[in-house]
Amino acid sequence: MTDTTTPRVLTIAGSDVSGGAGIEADLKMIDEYGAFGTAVVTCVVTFDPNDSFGHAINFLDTDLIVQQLESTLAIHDFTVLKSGMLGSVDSALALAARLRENQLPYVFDPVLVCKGSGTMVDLKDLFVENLVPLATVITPNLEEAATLTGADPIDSIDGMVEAARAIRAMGAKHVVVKGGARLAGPDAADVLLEETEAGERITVLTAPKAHEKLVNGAGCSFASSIAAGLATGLDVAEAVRSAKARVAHGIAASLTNATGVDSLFHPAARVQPQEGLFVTVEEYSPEG
Ligand code: PXL
Repeated sequence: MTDTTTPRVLTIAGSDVSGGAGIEADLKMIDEYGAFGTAVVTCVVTFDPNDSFGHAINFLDTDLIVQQLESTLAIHDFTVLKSGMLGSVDSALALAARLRENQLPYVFDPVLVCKGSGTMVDLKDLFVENLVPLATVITPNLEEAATLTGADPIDSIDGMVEAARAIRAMGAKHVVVKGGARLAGPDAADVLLEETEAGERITVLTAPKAHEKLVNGAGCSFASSIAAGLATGLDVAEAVRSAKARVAHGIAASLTNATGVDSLFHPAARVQPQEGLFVTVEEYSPEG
C-alpha cells in the first residue's frame, strides 16, 4: 500500500565528503525527525590531503542539477523543501521557478560562503530577488545577513534584529539570524523573527558554547532540522528551538578528523546527549 502520511523532505545542497555538512548532514537530520529525506546534489566539496586539506568545490552541470530536481519532484509529493549551497545561477533560478509553481514550505539557508573557500557573492542579488521572497524560514549567519542587507558587519543582538527585520521586508516570512559561536561571549545566540497576526515576535535563543573548536556542519544541520521539524508538525518557534538543541548536542559531541575542523555528530541529541545542555528562549528587548 502507498504510504501517504510520512513527511517527505527534499534538500537541494552540496555534498560534503567529510560528512559534517551538506546533504550528508541534511539527510541524517531528516532521519532524526522520522521524516523521509532525499537530495538534489548541486556540487561536491572535496579536501586535498596533499594540500593541507584545502577545500575544492566541484559544481555539477546545471542540466544535471535541474534533471535531479525535475525527477525527484515528479517522484514524491514533498512536505517541505530545503536548500543549501546552490550550484549556479541557472539552477537557483530553476529552483525558484519550481517553488513558485508548487508553493511548498521552503527553508532557505542562503549559503554565500563555504568555510575556507571563495565567496559566492554573485548569488546575492539573485537570492534577494528570487529566493528570499519564497522563503518560509530563512537562516542567514552573521556574514550572510550583512551581505544580504548591505549592512556593516554584525556583532550584536540589536544588529541581528535589525538585519532580521530588513530580510523580512525583502519578503521572507520568518527569519533566523544565526550568531552561533561567532558572536562573542559564553553563549551561542540566535535571533528568531516570526511573522504573527499581530505583526512580529522576536525571540533570542541561547545555548552555552560547548567548546572552542571549529565544527563543520552547524548551518546545514540547523536548516535541515528546521525543515524536518516543520514537516513533522512543529510550528516555527518549536522547529527552531528543536533544531538549535540538536545542533548544540551535535557540536558538543563533534568528531575530530584530519582536516583540523571537527565534524558535527548529527544523532548526538539522541545517542549521546550532553548533560545540562539546554536552549533558553527569551523575548527580545533592545540593549542599552
Ligand atoms: O556551511 C556551508 C556549507 C554548505 N554546503 C556544503 C558545505 C559547507 C561547508 O563546509 O560543505 C556542502
